[in-house]
Amino acid sequence: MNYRHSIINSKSENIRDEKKYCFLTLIFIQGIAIALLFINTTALAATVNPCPQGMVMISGGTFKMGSDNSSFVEERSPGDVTVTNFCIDKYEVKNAQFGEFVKSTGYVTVAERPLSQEQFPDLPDEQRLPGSLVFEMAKPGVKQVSFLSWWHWTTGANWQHPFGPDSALAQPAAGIASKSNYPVVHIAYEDALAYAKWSGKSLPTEAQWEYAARGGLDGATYAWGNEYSEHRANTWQGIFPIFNTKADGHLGIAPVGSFAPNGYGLYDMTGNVWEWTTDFFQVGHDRKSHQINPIALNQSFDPKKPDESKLHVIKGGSYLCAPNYCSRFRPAARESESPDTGTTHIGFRLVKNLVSSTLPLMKNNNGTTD
Ligand SMILES: [Ca+2]
Repeated sequence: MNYRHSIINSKSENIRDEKKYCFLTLIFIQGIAIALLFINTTALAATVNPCPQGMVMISGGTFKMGSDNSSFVEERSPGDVTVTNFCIDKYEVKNAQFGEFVKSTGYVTVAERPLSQEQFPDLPDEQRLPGSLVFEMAKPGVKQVSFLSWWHWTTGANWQHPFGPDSALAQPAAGIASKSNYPVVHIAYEDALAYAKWSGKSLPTEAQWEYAARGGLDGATYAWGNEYSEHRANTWQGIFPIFNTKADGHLGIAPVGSFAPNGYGLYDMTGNVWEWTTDFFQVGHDRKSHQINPIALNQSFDPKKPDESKLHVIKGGSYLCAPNYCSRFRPAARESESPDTGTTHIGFRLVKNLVSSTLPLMKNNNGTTD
């Protein structure tokens, strides 16, 4: 080997060593980068979705609440309303979940308690037995039915026996366990509050509920757009309450998540069962105009029920809502409900507030807050 060859070999070895060093350095840097990326991704995931399992993160925003295109005066829009970030249940609360609550706490729902003598002094004892309101379709061949005659006080009807213990349509014929994936019903307002407290969550405000139900389609008539569809939700097809064509595949309550979710990934915000909100019912939304996280905490007033002052807003409509009758399966739609009334079509879902410190309370007319 001559000198020149030796130099070349030496340089080649140096170049190989340098390349090897560079390659190892590159691998090391890449390893660090991947580790940092993983840490950042994990942190980002925690930041992006701070919601408990089964809940969806709703990024806050400003939207037009209510509707000016509706024939229902109580839906009239207050204009823009703002909600801040919150989590909301992906599904209506299910029998299985409510069963866990009852098993853990021994809670007895309003429908499972006898009616008190204080509240109902004129009722005979046999009518004080626990029960609830059950829907019954008109008998075959009936052409007309009187208003609200489809509701029947049914002794023994409650969340575990939605249609009463002796009904041929009784859902728990095979045991309530077989309906574990169905939304819990016959839930009074205080029942929903008790479950919420146990689970560390809250009932939604009407503004939160409606914002979530719209799924990002601000101003749309339905949760999926502006055209009604028989196949987008569990509603009533046909002439309520005389016949139901079952075009949506369900005569009664459907398992949660039986239809496509809305734009926020939430199921059954349209139909299936009505859902409780915290707000007291008033005709219209005037005092929510341009508010952030408004909550109507005044006494309620509904001219259809002038003797009641504790009516809460329920949202979303149910499997009993038909275009010919109430059409209240729209996000803007609302109905008042007595807090002690659970029926075969009222359930609930919960929220978890992420910025509770920014929740202003709406003032009463006298300037105080409830
Ligand atoms: Ca619903």
